Formats: sequence, structure tokens, C-alpha cells
Amino acid sequence: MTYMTPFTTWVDLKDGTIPNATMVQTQRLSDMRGLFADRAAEAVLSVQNPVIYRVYNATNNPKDEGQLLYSTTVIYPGKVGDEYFMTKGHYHAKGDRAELYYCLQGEGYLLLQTPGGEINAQAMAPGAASYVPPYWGHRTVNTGPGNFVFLAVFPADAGYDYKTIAERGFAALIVARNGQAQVVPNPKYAARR
Ligand code: M6P
Ligand code: ZN
Repeated sequence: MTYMTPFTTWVDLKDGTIPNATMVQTQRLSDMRGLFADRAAEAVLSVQNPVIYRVYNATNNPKDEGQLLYSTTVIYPGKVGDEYFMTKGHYHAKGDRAELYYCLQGEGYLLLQTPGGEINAQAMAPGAASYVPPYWGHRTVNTGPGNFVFLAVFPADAGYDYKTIAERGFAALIVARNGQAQVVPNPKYAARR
């Protein structure tokens, strides 16, 4: 038996970045084509092509059963039309793998859905430890005026299924109505039959 060496990764609590991240993923509007509901607003904003969010990966842990991965996500403030900046969202390739999100900064939502289209929205602010149960697709949304930052911890073998959401969308959208965040049904959602 060879034992893995324990380690600590530091998160900068000022901004949620991980200075020694093993990988930083930058997602611009052009990396999220078709995910925001308002295509005309997307086209207008695509000239500017803003960074929507960054993911700071904390480890290079092997993607083996029993291992964990963790990362911070920084979603910048903004909207495409009236829909707030958000992550792409995914199901886990191994659907039975759960995940924990811990909010460090800002305000937003963890938006979840079952494969059948049932929706759940968890409001998050610093201190919120929000649980993604097995089988729920999940995306995070920044509804505040500043950055929305959270730490995510998940099984290393969970994997990503982005295709289902790219093809069918999310059953609900989080939009600004009279300056307030509201969860509304997505008219374009293609439920699994
Ligand atoms: C969290 C975790 C990551 C995920 C990231 C961005 O940090 O859930 O696994 O990659 O959010 O979400 P997405 O992959 O849907 O763009
Ligand atoms: Zn996940």
C-alpha cells in the first residue's frame, strides 16, 4: 500500500481565486453559445464577448473512485438580456455522484433539475452550504451586483454530462424582473419524454 501525501490548497478569501490552482478555466460568452435564452441579446453582447466565469481547480487528484476534486468558481456580475450570468450547468456522467457547494462571496442561486424537469432553486450567500443530491443537474447563477464565489467539492469520478443541458436547456431561468431575481419557467425547455 502506498499512501497519498496529504496537502492543503489555499483559497484567497478576498476574491475566491486559488493562487496555486492546477488549472484555471475561463468561460466567455462565446464558450456558452445558445445557453442563454435571449439570442438577440446574446448576439449584441457577443461583440464584447465578456468573461462570464472562471473555475480555479485546487488539485490534480486522480479521477479514481473514493477521491475528491474541489475548485472555486467566480461568476462575474452581469446579464444577457434579463438573464443573469451563470455557469453552463451539467449532470454528472456518473449520475449517482453528489456535490457540495459552499458560498464564499456575493449572492446567487444554485439551480437544480431532475432529468424529468422538476426544478429546485437554492438561494446562496456567504455561509450557505448547498447540497446537490445524486441525479440532479446543476447550474449556478450570479444575481448580485458583485462577484458570486463558491467552493465546490465532488467525487473525482463524477465526470460531466454537458450535452443533455446543451440540447434540452434548463426547465427554469433566473431573470431580473423589476430589479429582483425571479425563477421563471423556460418556454424553450425540451422535457425528456
Ligand atoms: C463548480 C463545480 C465544477 C464545475 C464548475 C462550473 O466549480 O461543479 O465541477 O466545472 O462549478 O460549472 P460548469 O462545469 O457547469 O460550467
Ligand atoms: Zn457537478
